[in-house]
Amino acid sequence: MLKYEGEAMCNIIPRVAAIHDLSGFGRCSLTVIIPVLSTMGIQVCPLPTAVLSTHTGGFENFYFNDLTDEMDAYAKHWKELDLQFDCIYTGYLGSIKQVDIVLNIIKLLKSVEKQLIVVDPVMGDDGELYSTFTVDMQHKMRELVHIGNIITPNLTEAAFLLNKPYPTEPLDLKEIKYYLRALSELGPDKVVITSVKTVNGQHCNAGYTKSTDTYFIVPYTPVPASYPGTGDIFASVLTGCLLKHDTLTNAVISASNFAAMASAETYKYRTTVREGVLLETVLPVLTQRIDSKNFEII
Ligand code: PXL
Repeated sequence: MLKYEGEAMCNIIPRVAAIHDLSGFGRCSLTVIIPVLSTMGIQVCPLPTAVLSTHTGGFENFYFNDLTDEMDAYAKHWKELDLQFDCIYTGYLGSIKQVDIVLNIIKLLKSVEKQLIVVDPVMGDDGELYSTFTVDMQHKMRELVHIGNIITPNLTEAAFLLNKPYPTEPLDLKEIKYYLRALSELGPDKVVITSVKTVNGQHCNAGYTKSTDTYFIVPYTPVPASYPGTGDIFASVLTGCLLKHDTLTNAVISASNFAAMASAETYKYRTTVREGVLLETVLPVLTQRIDSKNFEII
């Protein structure tokens, strides 16, 4: 095998192995993850878990090609090439069997020191599982969460992971802290829960670092439409910021601001919700820093 000098040392451009599905229409998963991270100056190497004609939210009769049996060979070639990944970032999986496959791939591709493992435990939203998953996924996903350095569930996925009913009522700070801490006890040092409603009427994303025992919330202004793919956009901006050595708080602020701005821009045009956000109109913002001091330690 021909090896290039310096190949295994470090990547000039941070490199991410992105283990998600490719949905052709609807702006979610790899079709938003790649442009977001590329615009932030990060190389994305996709490892597709499934190929779909559209995402599963609001479309019927979509084409779904499950790539469970292809993923090992795909990753094996990357290993043979001795590719070094600064980050492994996982999201929507095509089958429950893929949890074990992804766990093995993460072991196989474990290399650079301080490799960041981001687990977005994509399973559902608004208290419901996505149509391709069963309750078994809720339990199995905990094994992947266990090995993440950082996890980014929405509140629905947080409840699923903790085997709790989805909280339909707003949460107080004590409850938010309980969720964050309980999720960190499953393994990860850093936990970010998105789409949380608080008792004082705020919408926020909440974060926790176990090693420093610090909690915070980042409020955002929602729009009256829930666009698919915003969770992927949020987690991708967060990952990009962390790879650029931002603090968790700054990374959550940037990701919250960008996702909220993308939704607000899109809502102006009243486009069909299932088409996702008009990412193309807001993407250039990611070439600049987008943080502000908008957070509260809780
Ligand atoms: O954005 C999450 C997601 C990813 N992939 C597929 C989906 C969804 C949400 O509906 O259907 C295929």
